[in-house]
Amino acid sequence: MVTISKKKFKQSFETKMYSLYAQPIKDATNEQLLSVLCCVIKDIIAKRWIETNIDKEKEVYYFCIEFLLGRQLKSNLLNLDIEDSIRDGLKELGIELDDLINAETDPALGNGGLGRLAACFLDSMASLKINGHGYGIRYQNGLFEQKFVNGYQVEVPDNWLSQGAYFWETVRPNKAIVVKFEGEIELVKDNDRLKVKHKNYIPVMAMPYDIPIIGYHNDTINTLRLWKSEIQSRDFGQNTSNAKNYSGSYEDALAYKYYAEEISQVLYPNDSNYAGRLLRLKQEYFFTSAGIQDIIRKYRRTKQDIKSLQNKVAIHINDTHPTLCIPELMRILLDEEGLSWEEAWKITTNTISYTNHTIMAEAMEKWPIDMIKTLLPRIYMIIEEINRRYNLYLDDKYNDENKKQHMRIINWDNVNMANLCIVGSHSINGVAALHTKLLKKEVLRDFYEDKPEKFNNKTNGIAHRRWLMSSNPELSDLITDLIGDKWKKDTTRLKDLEKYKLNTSVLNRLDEIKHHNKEHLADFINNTYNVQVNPNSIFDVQIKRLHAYKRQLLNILNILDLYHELLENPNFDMQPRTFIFGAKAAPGYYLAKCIIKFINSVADKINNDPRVNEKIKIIFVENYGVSLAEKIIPAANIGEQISTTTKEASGTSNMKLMMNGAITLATLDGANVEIFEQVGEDNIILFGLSAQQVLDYNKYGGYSALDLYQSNRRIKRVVDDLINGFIPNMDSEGREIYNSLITYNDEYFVLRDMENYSEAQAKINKLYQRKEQWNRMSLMNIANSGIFSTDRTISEYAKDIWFKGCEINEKYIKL
Ligand code: GL9
Repeated sequence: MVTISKKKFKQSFETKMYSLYAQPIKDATNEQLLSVLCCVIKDIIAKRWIETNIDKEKEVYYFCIEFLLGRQLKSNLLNLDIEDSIRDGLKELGIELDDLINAETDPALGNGGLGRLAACFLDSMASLKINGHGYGIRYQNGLFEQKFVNGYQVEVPDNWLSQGAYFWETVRPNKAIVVKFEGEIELVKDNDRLKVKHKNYIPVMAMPYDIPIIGYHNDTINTLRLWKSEIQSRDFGQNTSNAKNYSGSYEDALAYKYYAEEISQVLYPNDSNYAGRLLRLKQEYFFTSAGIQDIIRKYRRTKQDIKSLQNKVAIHINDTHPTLCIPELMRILLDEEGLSWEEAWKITTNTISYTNHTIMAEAMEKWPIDMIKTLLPRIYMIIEEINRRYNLYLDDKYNDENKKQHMRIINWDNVNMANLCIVGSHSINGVAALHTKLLKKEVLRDFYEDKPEKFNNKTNGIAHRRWLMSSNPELSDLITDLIGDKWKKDTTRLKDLEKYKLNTSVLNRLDEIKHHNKEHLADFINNTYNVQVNPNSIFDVQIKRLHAYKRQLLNILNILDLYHELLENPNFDMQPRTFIFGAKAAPGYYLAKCIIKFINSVADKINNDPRVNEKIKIIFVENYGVSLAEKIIPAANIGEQISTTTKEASGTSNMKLMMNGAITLATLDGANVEIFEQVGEDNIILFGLSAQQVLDYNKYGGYSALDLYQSNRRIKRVVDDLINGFIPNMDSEGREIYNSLITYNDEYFVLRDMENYSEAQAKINKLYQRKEQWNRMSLMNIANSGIFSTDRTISEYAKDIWFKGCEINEKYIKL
C-alpha cells in the first residue's frame, strides 16, 4: 500500500507550491492549497494507478450518463489511510485540512439516485480489487444550483470548473477519439466483400479526462474516464479523410465549434424522464462511441483474438442511456474487424449486460427513427438489421400479434431502447427485489417469459465508507470500539452490534452521538438559513428529488393537518419535530415546482407562528446535493420513504439513513421491502397501500379521491388550504396541486394513504418518548444495514454477471 511520511509530505507540498504557483504557502488561497494537496496525492498514487491499468484480468467498463461523485478529498484520504499524517503535516505548515476539505467543489454530474449509485459502484469496484472503470461525460455545467426566491425554485447554472480545472483529473490528449455524426454511408465493393464508407460526417473529438478511483486500503486505483467534446484538431494523427470539409468561412468554423462543444456542455436536469431531444441523443452516442472505441483500441494492443473479447471485457449499460454501445460494438466488429453478423452478434451479446432503473413510463426512451437515421446513419442501419432478425425470431415463435408488437425493437416510428438493450445483452437486472419482480411479472413480462434465464435482481447499495465511516466518524468509532474494525471490510459484521441491544450504556452512547450530530446540523441550519431548530426535537428527514410519486406532498399535507390539530388543541401531546426537506425539481416539471413553493409557504407560515413553532419547524434546505446529504443523514431520526408503492425502483437514501441509525417510515416499495425484512416489524414504521392494491386500482379503477375528500373532514381541511388563502403568498400553485388531487383523481394515492400515514406518524410520536426503546430500534437498524453496502451489490454483479464462468471470479470476489 502507498504511504507517505509527514516529513516527506511537507517537503513535497512546499516544492509543489513553488512549481505550481511560485509563491510562499502563506500567500496561497484555500483553492491553491487544495490544488497543491491534490497534486501531491496524485504523485503518491501515480505508480499504482499506472500499474492497475496494465491489463491483466478481465475488466469491467461501466457506462453511465451520470456520475454524482461528491467531494473526493476526504474519501481519498480515508481510502489511502493517510488522513492523519496529512492532517498533522498540514497543521505544521499552518494549514487546516478541514478548510481544504470544505474548499473542494462538489461535482454534480448527476441528477440523483442513478448517478450517485454509479459513484458508489466505482468506490466498491476499486475496494474489491475489481478492474472496473467508469465511462461518462465531463459536463461543463453539472446539475443547476437551486435557489429559493420568494419560495420559488430558481435555477442558476452550475459552474464546478470555475477554478479553471478540476484538481483530481488528468487530461490525456494522446488518447482522444473521433466520434462521427451525420453524413452518408456508401457500400463499396472490395474484392468479394462490401466495405462501409462513411462520408461527409461531422467529426467530434472526445477528449478523455481521467479521475482516479482509489480502493480502500488496497493497491487498486481504477479510472473514471469522462469525455469532453471538442472540435477535431489535426494534431492527433486521426484519419478523418472522409470528414465534411469545414475549411470554409468564419461562420462555418464557428458553427462547427458550437456543434462540437455543445455536446458536453450541460447535464440534462431530468429525473426518470425521457428528454427526447436531438442533443441528448448526440450525448448518448458521443460517450458510448468514444468508450467502445477506447475499449477496442486497448484490446487490440494486447494482440489477442477479437473473438475472445468477452473473456477479457465486460460492458455494463447503466439504464438505457448508453444503449448505443450495442450497435456501436457491432459496427466495429463488422466494419473494422470484418466479422460476420453472427460472430459479431455473439460477441456483443456475451459482452454486454444491462440494468433497468425504473418502470415509470415517462422514463422509457424511444427515439424517433428519423432522428437516429440522420444523426447516426450507420448505427441506424445496424439497429434496423438487429430488428429485422429479431422480428424473424418472434414471427417464428409467436402468433400473438399484440405480444410481438410489444417486443419489437422498432415500433411504429420509434426505436424502443429498453427492447434493444434486452435483446442485445446477456443479463438484465432490476435494482430491488420488488422492482425485479414487477419487471418480470408486468413491464417486461413477455421478454421474461421468452428468456427467463437472462433476468436477475441486484438490490442497490451505498458505499458505507463515504456514508458512514467518513460522514459519521463518531458513530463509526463507537462501532469499532464495540465490535472491532472487521466490519469496515465486511459490513455484514455490523450484525455483531445486536448483542448490545439491551445494554443501556451503549444505547445511551448511541443517543449522545445522534444528539451531537443534530447539534452540528442545527448550527449549520442556524448559520445558513437563520432558523433556530431544537436538537431535542425529532429530526424527520425527506431528501430526494422532487417528484409526485415520491410524495413530498403527503408529508407536507400531514404537517398542515398537525398544525390544525395543534391550533384546535394547544395541549395536544407531541414531541417537538423538525421536518427537513431537500429536493430539486426538474426545471420543466411544473407540478413539482408548485409543491416546492407550497412547502416553502407552509414553512413560512408555521415557522413564524409563535403558537406552534416550539413544536413544529420546517426546513427546506436549498441546493440539496451530496455535500448536504453528508451533513443531514448522520443527524436524522426518521427517514421518510413514502413513495407510492410500485413506483420507486429501489431508493438509496433509505439505506444511507438506516445505516446512520434513522428509523424508516415507509411504504412497502422498492428496497424498503428488504429493509423491513432485515430489521423486522418492530424496527420500522410501515403504512400505505400494498403493491397489489396499487396494481389493482390501476387495472380495475375503484378509487375516487373526490369521495374521500368529501367524506373525511381532516383531508378536506388540508386540501381546501391549497386554495382558500389560508397559506399566504401562494399564486396559482395551490390550484395546480388541488387539481392534481381532485380533478385528476390523485394519480399517486396521496389522499388514499393520508389517514394511514398520519397514524404512523402518531405512532412515532409515542415511540420517541420511550427513549431506550427508540435507541434500540436505532441500533437494530445500524446492525442490520450491512447487506446494503455496495460491496455486497458489486460482488453479486461480479459473480453473477461480469465474471460468470470466469476463473478470476473466485480470486477477485471477497464475499
Ligand atoms: C432511479 C430510481 O428511481 C431509484 O429508485 C433508484 O434507487 C435509482 C438507482 O437504481 O435509480 N432511476 C432513475 O431514473 N432515477 C433514480 O433515482 N433518477 C435519478 O437518478 C434522478
